Amino acid sequence: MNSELSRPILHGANSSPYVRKVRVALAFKGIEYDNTQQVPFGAPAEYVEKSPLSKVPCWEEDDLILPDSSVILSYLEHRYPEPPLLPAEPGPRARALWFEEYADGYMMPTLVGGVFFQRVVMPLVFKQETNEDVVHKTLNELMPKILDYLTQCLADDEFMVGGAFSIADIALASPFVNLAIAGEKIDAQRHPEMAAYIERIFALECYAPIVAEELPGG
Ligand SMILES: N[C@@H](CCC(=O)N[C@@H](CS)C(=O)NCC(=O)O)C(=O)O
Repeated sequence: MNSELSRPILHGANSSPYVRKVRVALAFKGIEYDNTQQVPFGAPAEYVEKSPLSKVPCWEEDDLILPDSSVILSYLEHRYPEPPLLPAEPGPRARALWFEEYADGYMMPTLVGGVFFQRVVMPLVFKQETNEDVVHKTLNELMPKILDYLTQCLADDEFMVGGAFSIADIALASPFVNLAIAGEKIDAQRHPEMAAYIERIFALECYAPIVAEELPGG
């Protein structure tokens, strides 16, 4: 990195599953950066100028401003290609991007919104009661279907796509940190492969410190 340029900044609270995606990718690639604990709700005007949807994360590297975790990961992959976070072959590469989309567009709103947001954000940030019906439906109806699907996709493999750690694993594991913060984890009796898979991803060098610092007592 050019020493005359300032260190990149990752804006966004660490508890966001989308911010976590970027943090794990940065750790995996060994990229140094500064981190602001920007919260999206009620963000100041200068943040909304950078991130017009007032969401986190947002990446700032000199005059380059990139809101959106998937856009940031795509940039990082091109800008810092080694070690890679996407398979080289077109098919597996597209599959990895599908899992990123499935995690971002469905799992995070469903699992994080239905459990972490209800149990942690609602009472602590918004001073409102948890909707236990939403939590119950998420844990007992929606999450098992997600885990059934992912179990089938994983089959007997170590990683979700192409035999190596990728953006797919980063994104798929991220919401399970929020579930753990909210006191929930995968039922290892019912979904043993997925329970083992998430544990395996959390134990990786790029993921383990991030998980440890976020979990109670970590
Ligand atoms: N597609 C975006 C989603 C980011 C997102 O929804 N972040 C949440 C925090 S976990 C947020 O900022 N929410 C504020 C809001 O929706 O107003 C990304 O991948 O970065």
